[in-house]
Amino acid sequence: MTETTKPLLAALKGGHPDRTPIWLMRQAGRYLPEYRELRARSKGFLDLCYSPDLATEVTLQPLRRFDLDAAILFSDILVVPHGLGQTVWFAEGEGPRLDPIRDAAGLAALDPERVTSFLAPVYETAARVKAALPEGRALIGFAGAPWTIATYMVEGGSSKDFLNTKRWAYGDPDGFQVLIDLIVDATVRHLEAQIAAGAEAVQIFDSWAGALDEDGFDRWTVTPIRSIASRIRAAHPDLPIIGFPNRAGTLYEHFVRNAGVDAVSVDPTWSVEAIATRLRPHVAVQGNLDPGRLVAGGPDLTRRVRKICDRLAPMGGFVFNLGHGVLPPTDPGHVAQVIAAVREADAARV
Ligand code: 1CP
Repeated sequence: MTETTKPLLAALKGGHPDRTPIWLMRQAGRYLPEYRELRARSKGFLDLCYSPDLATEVTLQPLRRFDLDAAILFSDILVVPHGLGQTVWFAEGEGPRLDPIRDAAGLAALDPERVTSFLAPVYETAARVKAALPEGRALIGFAGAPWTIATYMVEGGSSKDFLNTKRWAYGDPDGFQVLIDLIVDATVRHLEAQIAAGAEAVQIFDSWAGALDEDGFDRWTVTPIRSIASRIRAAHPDLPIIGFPNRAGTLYEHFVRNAGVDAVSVDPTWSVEAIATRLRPHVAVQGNLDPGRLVAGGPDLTRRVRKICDRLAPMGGFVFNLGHGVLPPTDPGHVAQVIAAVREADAARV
């Protein structure tokens, strides 16, 4: 099988592969007992990300269990601020923490030049995963989008209202632009290094895009992602680029026309009909099962998967995925149920 016939890569370019490709955001992680076991033996989450032996194993775990079409590199979006020189740590049970950056003095300490040498173990993991991938499966690299990365860098961790970041972005846009430009630069280097190591597609996660208003979304989500996508495309014209402007509502339509991506990952709030008529005419689409349905299981889970596949798969340019990441309480048996339902939908069409 040649590179271009891998079902995931064909679908992301708008094609009709033999089978509907499926992968799941956060397909490696805490819902898998084999992940929890390995994680308990590691010194910490970042240590796991920077240990090629362990990170390769964790990346491949979901593919050993399930008939998935892609592996996503096991890492985190916050390795980019870490690589830039910001202090980042994961407090046990509390999520990510960073020493916040709120002004020009904080920016002066960050250096995009050190990102790829600092993150060399991540690229080593990508190379090892690529060498071990089963036939027909693709390796996805990823990064956080500049807006989402900036929220973590400025707030110092997760946030509900992003007030420090919005005060800066809306109150002093030219100052905030310096931070965004720095992240764009670091992100291009980080994605390029993943591609050089073997990544065959990349996804840019804008998890907090839905927090911005129309003008903010254009300047801080669409424009920086377009600039990353155009720089990646200049060097790798055929490599699919997926954008994920999570929970951006009607602004998704602006995104698919202007962000310069090949495909869009769609959150669970979108109806299948609106995906088919408003998004799919512009880009390939990926999504959009509610991760909560994967927790609940039952016959409604299968029904929902069929509804998504029956409307979107015949159009081509469709990748089955969740609308956001797998949740830790998910029963792995429900993942197997979803994959079987996607395969049954394919079989019902021939
Ligand atoms: O304790 C643990 O084991 C850590 C849990 C964990 C895991 C498994 C974190 C901490 N990150 C990850 C891996 C991860 N993160 C992947 C790997 C591959 C896969 O999908 O299988 C990916 C792609 C991410 C991306 C990521 N990290 C995003 C974007 C996607 C999304 O879910 O919106 C975000 C926002 C993060 C930050 C982050 N890292 C970890 C947590 C718990 C969070 C979210 C914190 C928050 O809600 O603000």
